Amino acid sequence: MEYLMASEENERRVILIGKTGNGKSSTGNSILGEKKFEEKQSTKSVTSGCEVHRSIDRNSRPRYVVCDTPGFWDADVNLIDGALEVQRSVKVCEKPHAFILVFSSTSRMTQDEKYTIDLLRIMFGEKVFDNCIVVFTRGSDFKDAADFERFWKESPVAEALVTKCSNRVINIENSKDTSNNKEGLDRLLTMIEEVSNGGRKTYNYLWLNSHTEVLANYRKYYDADVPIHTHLSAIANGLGRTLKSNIWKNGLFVTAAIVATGGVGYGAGIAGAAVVRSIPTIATALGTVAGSASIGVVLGVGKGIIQRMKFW
Ligand SMILES: Nc1nc2c(ncn2[C@@H]2O[C@H](COP(=O)(O)OP(=O)(O)OP(=O)(O)O)[C@@H](O)[C@H]2O)c(=O)[nH]1
Ligand SMILES: [Mg+2]
Repeated sequence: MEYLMASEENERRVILIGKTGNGKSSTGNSILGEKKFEEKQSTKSVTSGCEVHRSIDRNSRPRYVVCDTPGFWDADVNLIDGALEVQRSVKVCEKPHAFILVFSSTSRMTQDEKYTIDLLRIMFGEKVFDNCIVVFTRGSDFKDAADFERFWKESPVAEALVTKCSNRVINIENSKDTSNNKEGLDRLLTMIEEVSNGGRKTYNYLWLNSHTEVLANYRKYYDADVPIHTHLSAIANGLGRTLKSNIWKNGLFVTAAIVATGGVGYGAGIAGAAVVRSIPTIATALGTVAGSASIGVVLGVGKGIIQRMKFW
């Protein structure tokens, strides 16, 4: 028993999250020190469900339990089903010490990736950011820390995410052919210690089941032709109605950005009236979000319909 408790104290549970092909499974293998997860170059998601592996005991290091998740933002996967599966990670790997948000240094962030903050919040609640680390794979080409910082600060999406994660960001190199791969891994393991306060601070969120329920209930409204932003707004609104205001108090991050930049041209647009009318929750969500942010007019682009809509 004593042994079990001691080994549990020395365990670090880590969840990998990110777009297909960004290097989640490879990062998981680097942490484990052996190739347990399948990794390969593919435009389709290689990892299709949550998968957990443990590292072998090494005296000098904690034991790692790593949960790999299927890729996000994959056009072939229903966003809601994908989110529910990624959310399941905290059920198969309870009380994680770190969520590692995996990006690649060599591929540009997609339009959809700007919703990462909102989707994380929708899946796991605001608390998730206390245990998040942003990791860029294929990170061997940066000259030094300043070069890497210049790189991620070039992307407003990355910068916002890093800020949200209290500036926890690193680059690693998973390729064994590269000489400096150990350095990046050491930085990552050190950061896992820091974010979890030496294993004492884990993600433990009491309202997770409400998030699952809201997501699952929303499934029937999902339509791949409707912009992601519309869906996220509707789900956020559903959470607002389900959870107390001190638990779910934020509007969507990207919505705030739309307001700040004057509304139009931020990428996604908002669903046209016909689509909105067919999904009552979406209509309410837009009403709430737009109303509270005092947007005058929102330009709607959905299913080929372009029109101006007034929400209050
Ligand atoms: N050179 C280099 N290649 C990498 C690195 N990380 C991942 N790769 C390669 O990128 C490809 C995709 O990596 P995976 O780890 O399978 O990506 P994933 O995020 O798990 O992808 P899905 O399971 O499809 O969501 C593989 O061919 C990896 O070998 C890295 O740091 N450097
Ligand atoms: Mg994978």
